Amino acid sequence: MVLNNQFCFTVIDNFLSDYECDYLIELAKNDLVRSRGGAIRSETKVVDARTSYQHWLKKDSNKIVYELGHRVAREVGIPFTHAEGFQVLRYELGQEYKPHTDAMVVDSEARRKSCAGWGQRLKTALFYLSDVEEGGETIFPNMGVTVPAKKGRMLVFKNIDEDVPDIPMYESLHGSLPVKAGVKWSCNIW
Ligand code: PD2
Ligand code: ZN
Repeated sequence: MVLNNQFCFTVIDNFLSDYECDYLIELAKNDLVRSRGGAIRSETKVVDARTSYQHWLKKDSNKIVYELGHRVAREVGIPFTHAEGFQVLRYELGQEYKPHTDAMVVDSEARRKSCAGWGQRLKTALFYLSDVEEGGETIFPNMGVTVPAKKGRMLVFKNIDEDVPDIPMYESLHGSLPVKAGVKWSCNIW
């Protein structure tokens, strides 16, 4: 779906098989740590706005993850070499990620340096690894859009307009609503 000239937003159901979803959870579940907030590595800290637990998987950590990374890169249209690892996330009752942007406002020398090294997060691919009994939807408050979590579903959206690379797109503001019942597992790659 193209919502205006620049912002792109795509939902593909069953992009991941049940096996892939369960496998990613299995790889992550024993090594979870509290998620942190912050635009660049030197700024991250535990914050109330983000209460999930998570584990980073290296994008070439094994054959299944590596091949999946390539499949995602083809679909998203960004070379696999530009991607970070897979971030697997678990949200239990009440846990959430308040609205934020995945790309950063480049407004300091540290951020400019990080951008020159790691690059901006041009697009986000977000996967739901489980269904959720209630809650856990992804919201885009500036667009009035809500995407329910559904096992195997992939959501791809643009964070940056190439003409304005230092500022996240207005439409890309998004968050994960609190889980009201059950557990939510998701995963993303930038
Ligand atoms: O897990 C999610 O639904 C979610 C939503 C928004 C994750 C992130 N952002 C993220 O990790 O950036
Ligand atoms: Zn996000």
